[in-house]
Amino acid sequence: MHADSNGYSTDVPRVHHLTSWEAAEIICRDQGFHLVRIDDAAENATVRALVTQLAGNYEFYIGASDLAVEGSWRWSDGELFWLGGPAGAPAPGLYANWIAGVEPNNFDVGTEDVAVMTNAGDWNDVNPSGVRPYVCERN
Ligand SMILES: [Ca+2]
Ligand SMILES: [Ca+2]
Repeated sequence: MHADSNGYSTDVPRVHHLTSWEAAEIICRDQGFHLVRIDDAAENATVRALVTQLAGNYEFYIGASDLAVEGSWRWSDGELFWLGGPAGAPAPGLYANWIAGVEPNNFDVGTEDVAVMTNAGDWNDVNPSGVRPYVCERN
């Protein structure tokens, strides 16, 4: 897997390849990466621009999930960064960019347990079985 100077996967097949959230995370981990963790607004913009440049204006998986405990959003490295639904709050000092006041709404009969970055750059929780592009980040 190729990475740019910021450590993000830049292989065109990675950002074009469509798979489920968990399969994407396994693919990243097998190569010493993980699904991308977004730590601030600058990184959010950088990763959004990278995908738009390489693949187009698609939504894509990032490394956030509440698969373990509903409403406890963790990065794929295990760190808790958000508690609650749309009216929840970030963990102290940590970044989140959910669609304001709307997400994460755990819609779709409560199956929305992983996050995508939308084509506008904000985040939505979605069903993890959907096939989408993804970005890995080097460990
Ligand atoms: Ca959920
Ligand atoms: Ca949602």
